[in-house]
Amino acid sequence: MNRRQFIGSTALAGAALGVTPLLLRAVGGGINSSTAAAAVAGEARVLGIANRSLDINGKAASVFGLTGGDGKPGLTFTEGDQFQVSLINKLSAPTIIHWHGLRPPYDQDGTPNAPMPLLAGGEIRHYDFPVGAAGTHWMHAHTLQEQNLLAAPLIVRVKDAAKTDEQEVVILLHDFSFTPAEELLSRLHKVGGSMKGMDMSGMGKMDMGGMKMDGMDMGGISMPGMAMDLNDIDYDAYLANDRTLGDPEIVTVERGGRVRLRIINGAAATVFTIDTGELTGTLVAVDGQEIEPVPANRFPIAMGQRLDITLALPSDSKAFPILALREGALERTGVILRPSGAAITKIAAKAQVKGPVMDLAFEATLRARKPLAAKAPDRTLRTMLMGDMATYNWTLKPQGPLMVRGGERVHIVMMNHSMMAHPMHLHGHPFQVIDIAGKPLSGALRDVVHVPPMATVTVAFDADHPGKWAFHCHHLFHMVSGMMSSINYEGVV
Ligand SMILES: [Cu+2]
Repeated sequence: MNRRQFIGSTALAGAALGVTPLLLRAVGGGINSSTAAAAVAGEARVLGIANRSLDINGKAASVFGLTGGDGKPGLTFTEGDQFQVSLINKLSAPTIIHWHGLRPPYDQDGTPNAPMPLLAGGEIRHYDFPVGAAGTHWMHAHTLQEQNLLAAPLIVRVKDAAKTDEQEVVILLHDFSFTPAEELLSRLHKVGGSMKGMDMSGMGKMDMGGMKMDGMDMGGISMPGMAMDLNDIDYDAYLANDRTLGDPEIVTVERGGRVRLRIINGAAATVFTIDTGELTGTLVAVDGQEIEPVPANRFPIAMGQRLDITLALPSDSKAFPILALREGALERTGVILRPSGAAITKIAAKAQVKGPVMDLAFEATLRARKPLAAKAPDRTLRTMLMGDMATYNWTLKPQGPLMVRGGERVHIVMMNHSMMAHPMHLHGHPFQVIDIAGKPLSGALRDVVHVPPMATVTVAFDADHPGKWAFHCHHLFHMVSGMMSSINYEGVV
C-alpha cells in the first residue's frame, strides 16, 4: 500500500467485515430483512460504507468510502446481472446510498425516507434487482455526506467487454474541502442572509447571451471562501480518483491501444470540462446511454453526469494527461495515461486560462442512438427553477410532487428563472432531451441535464416504473436548500 491508499481504511475484503450480529437491524418492506447468516450467504456482493483517510496536498483528510469485497471502490457488473448487494454501514452515523443510473424498484432507490429510512450505524441492507443495460453509473450518499466523498463508480459492462479490446479507465471526479459540509452549508446561508435586502437588481440585467457570468460585479463584497459567479464554494482540492495533480494517478496504457474513459462527475458543486489534450476523443455515451459518436477534445460534464469517451492512442511513447478543468476557474485535476517508459511531466494544479463555462451548445449536438419511440405527450409538467445566491433559498415551483399516471409519455419543461445553473436529475427513469430553448431535437438520453441560468430545457420520459421518484438539482447545496421535489405515480402510496 502506498500512502495514497487508505491509510486508516476499515475496508476489509470478504463478507464478515467485523459487523457483529448485535448491530444488525432488520428492515421490513420490499428489502430483505437482515441477519448475520444472510450477510455472509448467497450470491450477494458486499459493499461497505466506511471511513478512510487520504493524503490531500500533504494533509490527512478523513473521508468516507464505498468499498466492494475486492477492496476496490464501488462495484462492477455485466449487463443482465442481478444487483444482489449487501450494503453494510460501518460508520457510526446513519446514511443511505442511491444507485445513480440504475432502475431499482422504488423501495431500493436510496433516497432518504422515500420510502426507506437511513441505514443506522452497523446496519446491513440487502438489495436485489436487475442491473439492466450496460452503462457508466455511480453510487453516492443522498445526504450531505456526498460532499465528503461518499461516492464510488457503479459500472455495468457489456457482455462481450473482453472482446472489445478497450482498456477501461474509470475516473471519479470530486471537489474536496477540509471544512465539514455542514459548515459549508451554513456559510452559504449566512452569507446569503447577510445579503438579504441588498440591491441585487443589477444581476438581472447581465448579458446572458454569451454566458459571460464570470467576473460578476458584486460591489466588492468580500465573500470569504466563496465566489459569487459560477462556483459558490471554493474548494481546497479537486480530485480525480481521490488524487490531485500534485500526485496524480498514473494509468499504464498500451502504445497504440484503445482506451474507454468512464468519467463520473461526483463533485458536490463543481462543473468540469474534460480535456483530452492533443488526443481527439470520441464521446460514445452520456449518463450510461449511447449517443451518436461525437469526436472532440473538450467535453463538459455537470454534477451527476457521466461521459464514456473512447481514445485511440498513438504509437508514440509519450504520456497523455486527461484533465478536468473547473468551470470558470483555473483549478484542474486529472489522471495521466502512460505507456511504459514514457516520461511524465508535472502538471500544475492551476492552469493559465480559466476552464470553459458550461452552456447548452454541446448538449445541442448530442443525438440519442436509441431515441424514445415517437409519441405525443400525455402530460406536460412545467417546473420553474427558482432561487438566488443572495438568500440561498432554492426551490422548484410549483412546490410539491408532480403527478403522473403509469403508461403516460411525460414531458418536463424546466425553466431556469435563476442566475445559477442547475443540473437536474430524475430518479428511476432515463429521459430524452427533446427541446433546448424552443428548438426541438432528438437529443441524448440522460438522467441529469444541465439547465444554465435563464435557460429552458424540455425532456421526455415514459412513466413505466411506478413509485415516488426524487427529482432534484444535483448541486448538493441547492438540493438540501430546497431544490428537491418528486414525481409521483398516481395510486402509489
Ligand atoms: Cu441547483
